[in-house]
Amino acid sequence: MSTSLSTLNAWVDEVANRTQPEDVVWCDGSDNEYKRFIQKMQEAGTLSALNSDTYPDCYLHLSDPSDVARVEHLTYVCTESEIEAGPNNNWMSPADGHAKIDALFDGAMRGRTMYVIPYCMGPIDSPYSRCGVEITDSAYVVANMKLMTRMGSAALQRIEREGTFVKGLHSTGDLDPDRRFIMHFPEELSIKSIGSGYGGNALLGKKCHALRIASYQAHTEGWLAEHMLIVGIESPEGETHYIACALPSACGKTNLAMLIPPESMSGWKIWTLGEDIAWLHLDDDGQLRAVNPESGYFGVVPGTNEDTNKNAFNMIKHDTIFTNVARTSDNEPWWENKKVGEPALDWQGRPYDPANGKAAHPNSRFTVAASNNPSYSELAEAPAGVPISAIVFGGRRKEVAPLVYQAKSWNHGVLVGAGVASETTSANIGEVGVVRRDPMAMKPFCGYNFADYWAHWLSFADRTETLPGIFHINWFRQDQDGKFLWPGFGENLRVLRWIIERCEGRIDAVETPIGFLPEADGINTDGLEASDDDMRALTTIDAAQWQVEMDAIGEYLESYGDRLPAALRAEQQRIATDLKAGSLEKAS
Ligand code: GTP
Ligand code: SPV
Ligand code: MN
Repeated sequence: MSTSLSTLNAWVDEVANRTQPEDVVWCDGSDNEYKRFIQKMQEAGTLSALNSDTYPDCYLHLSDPSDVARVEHLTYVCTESEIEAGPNNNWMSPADGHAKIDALFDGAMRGRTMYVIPYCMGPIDSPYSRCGVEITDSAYVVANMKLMTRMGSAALQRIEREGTFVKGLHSTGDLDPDRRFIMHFPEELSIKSIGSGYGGNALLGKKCHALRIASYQAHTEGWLAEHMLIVGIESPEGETHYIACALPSACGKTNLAMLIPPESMSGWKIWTLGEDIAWLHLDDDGQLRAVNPESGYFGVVPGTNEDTNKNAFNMIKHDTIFTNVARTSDNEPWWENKKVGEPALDWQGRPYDPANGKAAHPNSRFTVAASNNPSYSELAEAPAGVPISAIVFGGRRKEVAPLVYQAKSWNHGVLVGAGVASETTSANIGEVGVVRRDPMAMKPFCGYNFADYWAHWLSFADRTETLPGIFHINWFRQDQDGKFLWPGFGENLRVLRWIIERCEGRIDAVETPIGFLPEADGINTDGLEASDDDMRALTTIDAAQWQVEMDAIGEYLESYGDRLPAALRAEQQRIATDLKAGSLEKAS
């Protein structure tokens, strides 16, 4: 196979000339092709079959031990002007970026096969969807792209029709962290990634295209590419609201997107549209709509069990690729908090020894097609996407941030998003558990200057009268002994219900300077263990702590200098002043 599109042929030739592969294979995205790749990797020893009775068509890939997560310190946005990339990104000029990384690509595929993967992000017939072509020398990448994207012939046809596509070049290189870079050239719609075979570094349709390049395009074209899940919540009366929710990496998007209603809320149903990325557009009526550009999940494995998320637990029992989990003696996958089985071999293939640390890597992942999800919504295929009732931001905060609050206006909501802070997780190489600013959960993923991004968010208020409400959540408050105050998982539906009731104007709230908080009986706690004291801690704010927080947000925003939108500064100053004035609560 090749293509009628001369620009694509020319690029494939150019890459082959530079990287010198043994052969070039164009991928058609068929099920048979996937099976061939699985077979090939097993023969090469890069994939092994798991227990075929209990985990049919499930496989395990163990990565290089130095290649287990995203690498934000090696990720660059290469725009002509440095200020366009902003203080939120590492920057290199396009000329320097190409020179540096091209040198690493020289001859990088010698003795290897080069695969050409046409893919479509979003429903194949949606006007909102965007296509790309990834060139890679990794069979693991091809198999994962098959599960995660609409890949193959149909995508190629769309690319040939449209004539434009994002060029993504990837090689695992020699996996040396000193020769690893993830570079983005948004002005050229291209990506070059070398030296890692892992997830977001290597599956270029995901973070590199659908977030970094897409956010840059969305800025110029008037839409938003966000690190958000999309979930439909159907009430017992049969009414469904769709919510888009941004949480930083490994902070609960997948679990929230496929939540199982608690016993106390039987009759409610949850429909998953997306669990990592949302593309948001205003339609002709001024309604914000969301599509999920992906068609599969690359989700965190540890913590998944029958109690926390039975849907996820069952979803990954068949047709799943596991990366960096442990194995039991009967060759089932195993991870911390699975609650069944015992590890025999750890994620590096060594006999399990607690002295070596965890059995599964904390950032071990599953890859599955979205259609495996028992709560998968058919509307994930709808070309027009779904209407969004509420936008929710959140983070992982032991303290300060309450369980839930609502912004008072769109501009205030943008400040709430811009002020998100969260403890770092093992989704990135680096220290874990350190609170950092992660605006809109996009710190690692925004392809341009955050100041311009916030201005873009603010501009939506000028374009429509009917914007969704904006909220903030935190499932991770802890008591002094480190115990979570809130049960989380399925019980989070109680909070989503409050959010929906607020959107519908059906429930009162307590007005504070930081926004509207639930009244004492606002969140239904029937049957929960959470004590009255816990609930009070979760649903009230500490004025002194919030003064410090708001000052920290102000200081962070000011680090963006002159480009910081005045409206955002005004929101921050208004709240800081109100907090200092001391009038913490008034009923509303
Ligand atoms: P990325 O794929 O990295 O973008 O992450 P994600 O936001 O989809 O995170 P995910 O849902 O996979 O959750 C990551 C971790 O948070 C897992 O270990 C979960 O068990 C844990 N987690 C998710 N939801 C909750 C919750 O409501 N409460 C608590 N305590 N932990 C949760
Ligand atoms: C994240 O880190 O936010 C992920 C996993 O969703 S990865 O695809 O590796 O970026
Ligand atoms: Mn993510």
